[in-house]
Amino acid sequence: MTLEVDADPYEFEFDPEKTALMVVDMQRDFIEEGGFGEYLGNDVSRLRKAVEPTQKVLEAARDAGFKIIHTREGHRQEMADAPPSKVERGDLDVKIGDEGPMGKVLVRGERGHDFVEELQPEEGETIIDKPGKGSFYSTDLDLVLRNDDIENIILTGVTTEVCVQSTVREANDRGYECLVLEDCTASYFPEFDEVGIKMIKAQGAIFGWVADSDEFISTLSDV
Ligand code: TIU
Repeated sequence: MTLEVDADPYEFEFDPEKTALMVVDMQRDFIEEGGFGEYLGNDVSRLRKAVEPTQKVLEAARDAGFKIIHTREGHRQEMADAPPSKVERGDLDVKIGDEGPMGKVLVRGERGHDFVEELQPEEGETIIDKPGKGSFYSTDLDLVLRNDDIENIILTGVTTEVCVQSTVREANDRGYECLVLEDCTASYFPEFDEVGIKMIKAQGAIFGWVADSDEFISTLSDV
């Protein structure tokens, strides 16, 4: 079955059986106060706008039987996979690996590293723990997708210009067709959100397509 979403710069076609929904880094450390995003000096409330639409997409994708993948950015407890260049960057008061109100910042197993309450994975969904911005770098994401014959990825998550864009670029280089749902992404910088989305769909979908979540959900009524 081939479905078609009314997307930019033109229709995005996909077979639901060969399509995964990815939710990128919807973690407390980025979205809630007292986490990495705030230690970077950001107004974390700006990311909240993506939570509710992503919840709706997640529910619709679950009902339609999509493969669902959640990613989390973070490091091992002993920090062996955290490059010093990343840890030292920005000269923060509380750095990656230091203790904050939600446990060690951006460290696996800590409260801040986990998903926000509204977007917790369900049993059987795949969680990819990644040390970098892109979801393919130093993870088995490509293997997970290929084992399931996935060709298309629907992307949601934060932040638009950092982990979402990095993931779209990595996916595009590996031959996956990506559709980014723009109301399901967010940035600490509204102008980066806007331009980040424009960059993806420019030049005839140089990295991928863009649509809003209602357009995507409305196509699923045929599944
Ligand atoms: N997930 C993700 O985007 N990681 C970041 O560090 N983003 C920032 O915008 N800082």
